[in-house]
Amino acid sequence: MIKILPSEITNRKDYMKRRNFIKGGLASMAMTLSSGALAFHNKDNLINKSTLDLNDKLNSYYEITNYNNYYEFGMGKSDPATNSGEFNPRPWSIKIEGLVHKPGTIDLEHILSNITIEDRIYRLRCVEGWSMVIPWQGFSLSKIIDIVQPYADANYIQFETVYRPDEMPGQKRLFNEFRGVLPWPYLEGLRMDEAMHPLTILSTGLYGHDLLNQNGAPIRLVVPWKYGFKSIKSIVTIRFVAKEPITTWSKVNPREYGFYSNVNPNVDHPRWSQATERRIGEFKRRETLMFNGYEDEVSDLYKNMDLIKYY
Ligand SMILES: Nc1nc2c(c(=O)[nH]1)N[C@H]1C(S)=C(S)[C@@H](COP(=O)(O)O)O[C@H]1N2
Ligand SMILES: [Mo]
Repeated sequence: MIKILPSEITNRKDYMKRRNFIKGGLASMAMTLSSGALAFHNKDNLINKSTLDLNDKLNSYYEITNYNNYYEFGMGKSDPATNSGEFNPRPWSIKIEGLVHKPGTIDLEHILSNITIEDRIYRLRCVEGWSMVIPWQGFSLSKIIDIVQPYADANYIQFETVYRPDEMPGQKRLFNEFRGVLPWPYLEGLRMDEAMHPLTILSTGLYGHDLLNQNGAPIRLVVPWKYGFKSIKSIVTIRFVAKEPITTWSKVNPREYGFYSNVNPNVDHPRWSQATERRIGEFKRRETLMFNGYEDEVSDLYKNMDLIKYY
């Protein structure tokens, strides 16, 4: 069992207090946010202050939990909410594998009682052309990486979703669109500097509630400047590797889905434009922002890269 260092240990009581406040204050939060004071419950969180815009109104809890992509529960937008009732996300643990000094298993309960949970309001832009604004709770992935101490040659991280065909009906089904079964388990990956970036979080909740199954309970990745499919749900393995790892969508269709998949209005998907998006709840399309609006924070990660080649 991996121990979390004393430096990671924080005051659970403070978090619970804050959590209750968030729970109690949902209505006022939505109101305050829509009137423009985006960072009010988040004064200690400069990231949100600087990266959200006055036009970014939170999507409702209903929208965020009923319009989903989670193919393990089916391909329709309402399938994850409808078909995920059999999935039991507790107890949960995450395997840490590969090029690290401290491989092993981390219990989710252990993480939750030892790491400070923060609020992060992020835009989520799906590669299909829709988007939302979601108030996540979670913590920087870098905290886990620091604890498990990767070797110097761990240049990438691969993430794996749980494989439970008995609880996830989509894992049994044939998908004609892909001429066969989508290769399970769902895999994703990040370069180490992307994984260490402070905007990259592991999320355990949203709107002050534990994640529902359809959103990737009990713990999922959120990488706000990349297309939504990079934000892999219900993670059971975090694997440190030397070379760019296999990811589900680039394996299924490498021409359409690259490893990087940074939100980029100037690089179209082969079958549709990425210049605009539809914010769920709105009718008129809006312009898609470079790196989903997080350009100031993340463009340095890609400064010497051809973003057309590395899409
Ligand atoms: N394991 C897994 N993770 C996944 C997906 C999936 O099908 N399986 N869909 C991805 C896609 S395409 C998007 S847009 C986001 C959607 O997250 P949300 O449903 O919480 O909004 O989850 C991503 N993570
Ligand atoms: Mo997506």
